[in-house]
Amino acid sequence: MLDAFSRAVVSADAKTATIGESELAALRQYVANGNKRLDAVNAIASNASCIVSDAVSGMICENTGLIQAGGNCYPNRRMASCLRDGEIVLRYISYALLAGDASVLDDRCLNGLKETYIALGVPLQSAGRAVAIMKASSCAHISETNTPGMGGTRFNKMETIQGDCSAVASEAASYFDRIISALG
Ligand SMILES: CCC1=C(C)/C(=C/C2=NC(=C\c3[nH]c(/C=C4\NC(=O)[C@H](C)[C@H]4CC)c(C)c3CCC(=O)O)/C(CCC(=O)O)=C2C)NC1=O
Repeated sequence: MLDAFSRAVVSADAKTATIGESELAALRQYVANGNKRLDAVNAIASNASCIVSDAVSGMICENTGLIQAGGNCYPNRRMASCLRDGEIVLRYISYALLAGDASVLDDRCLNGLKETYIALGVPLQSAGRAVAIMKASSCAHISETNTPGMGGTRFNKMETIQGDCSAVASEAASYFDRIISALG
């Protein structure tokens, strides 16, 4: 498992080079934006159960066969596994976002996941849809663009200092996309 710093060391070592100007500039950026990153991780972590349950119910609303006999979220045991997987995926995304590197997500969560899902008959397209909904709501929480209309009674706005979170939000989006393509 790597983070932004160890990644810079490993890549420089692979080239038998010293840490270059551009790597240092990128790390300086990582440090300078550290608080934004922590706020973004907090936005995901403190809304995790809401983000997951919303995504799984949205996925089911669009495809109600999932909770009927023969569907992969039927019976309750499978529904519980599905919700648990949503929590797992979101947790690894929060780790990757904290580290500024996707390797923890790749090595500990995505490695072999598609094969496991195929073996168990978990529908990959539905799983990808749930991840896509988690992406939308997580990025809204990070950017504070979530609305009471979408949040309903559980509406929760993060109270962070206003600023430009577009870079950290798009980095988070890239980790969700990574999962969707790993299941594709
Ligand atoms: C550390 C990382 C890690 C991951 C990622 C992980 C995933 C994972 N999900 C599983 C099952 C499962 N995953 C789902 C998920 C779903 N079904 C659907 O229809 C939806 C599309 C989707 C939810 C969004 C279901 C229903 C099962 C149980 C399948 C079964 O037992 O028939 C299993 C099989 C073992 C078990 O049931 O616990 C694994 C290993 N386990 C891990 O330890």
